[in-house]
This record gives sequence, structure tokens and C-alpha cells, in this order.
Amino acid sequence: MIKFTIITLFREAIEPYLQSSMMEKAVRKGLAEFDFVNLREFGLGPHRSVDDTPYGGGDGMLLRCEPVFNAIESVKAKDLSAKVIIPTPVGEIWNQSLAREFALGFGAFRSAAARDLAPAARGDGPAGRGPELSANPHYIILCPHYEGYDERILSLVDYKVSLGKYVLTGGELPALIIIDSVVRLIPGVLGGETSAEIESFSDGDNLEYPQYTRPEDFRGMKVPEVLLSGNHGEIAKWREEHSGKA
Ligand code: 6GU
Repeated sequence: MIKFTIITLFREAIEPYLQSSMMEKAVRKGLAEFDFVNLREFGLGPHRSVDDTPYGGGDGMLLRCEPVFNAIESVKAKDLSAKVIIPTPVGEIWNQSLAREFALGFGAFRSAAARDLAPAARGDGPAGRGPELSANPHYIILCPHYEGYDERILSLVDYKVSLGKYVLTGGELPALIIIDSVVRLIPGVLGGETSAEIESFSDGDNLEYPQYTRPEDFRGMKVPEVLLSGNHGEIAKWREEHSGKA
């Protein structure tokens, strides 16, 4: 069972996706569990404030330390093994290898910046002790918002993840993408795959070949003849030639 605890101010932006389609199926089959922590509940003062203006000036508001530390510590109090992921445009770019490592429960790496900033966390974390597999990995995804977060929050973070070279308003969409790409690799979620097959996935050098279903001729666009031939050798060859391989 893989578990994700999502710390967010916008649960309603995330939850419908996790209650649909394959994510819902993974939960129903007991293969994945999703939990939410409302960051607002850890906010300060009568307004449960979670952000403040940056020292040194500048635009916007930053997530402040106290609510975030208290929220993460409330989850870790129940499960010390939980690893913290922060979606951030300055993180390590997410890819299929990372998704696979998370699905396999690896704690073998952390982003360099988080490593540098987290000497305390390093002692009880996986870094320095080599690859570590967990049969029941638990990931806490901290969804930042506003213009950013207090840098000291990174001392609690194991993995900084970016989706690519562009900027989003918050961590909710990245959280969903991380979860979806990891959970679909859990054996039994999609269908009959084995973990060995999961291991064979790579960074997109085995992109899929073109596929077709009925009808054979749609508005003059025909299905390639070889796929109708029943010749499995020729079909395999065609698919190999037309797969996304470089
Ligand atoms: Cl993970 N977060 C935000 N806010 N923007 C991004 C991103 C993440 N990845 C690409 N852009």
C-alpha cells in the first residue's frame, strides 16, 4: 500500500481527481491511500494566517514556517518514515525514472539543495545510508502557494520536484501529476503488469507505437495494412519501427 498525505489549502482542487478513474480504483483495491491535511488548521492567530511578507522586501507573500512545520510534524508523529515532497519550480525535473523510484519506495536520493539545507534531517533520512526500499511508502506532499515559501521549510523536505520550465500558481496540479504517475506504476492498478515490467520503464525511450481500433477506414484514414494481417512477427517489427524510440 502506497500512501500520500497532501498538505494543502485547496483540498477541493485535488480531491475530485483522486476520486475518479484509476486513482479511485487503486484506493478501492487497497493499493493506494490518500489523506489530506488542511494547512489552515495550523494557521496562526484568529485568521489562521499561513503566510507573511518577505524580509528584505519584495512582492507577494510567503508560506511561513510555523504552520508548515506543525502540519508536517503532525503527520510524522504518526509515521516517522513518511518522506516529504515539495513541488517547486526549482526542484529536480520529474520524469519516469523518478516516478518509478517513488513507486518502488526508494528513498535513495534527495535534491542537492534539500540535502545541503537539511543536515539534521539527513541523519534519520535515507541519504548516506544508500538505497532503501519501503514496501509501504508514505509520501507527504506539501503544496506551496502564494509567491513561495520560507527557505527554512526545506529543512523538512526530502525531495524538491519540478514539473518543468514554467511556473504554476501552486502545488496542487503538480501533486496530482506526481501521484498519478507513481500510482499507475503500482502492480495491480492498471491491470496485469508485474513489477519487473515496471522496472523496464524508462525515461521515455520506449514511447508507445501508434494504435488503432475500429473502424478500419475512418473518413478515408486507413488502419495500416500490417496490423490487419495477423502476422505477429511483422506486427512486432512495425511497432518497433514506429515506437517513439530515438
Ligand atoms: Cl512543481 N510548482 C510550481 N508552482 N510551478 C511549477 C512546478 C511546480 N513545476 C513547474 N512549474
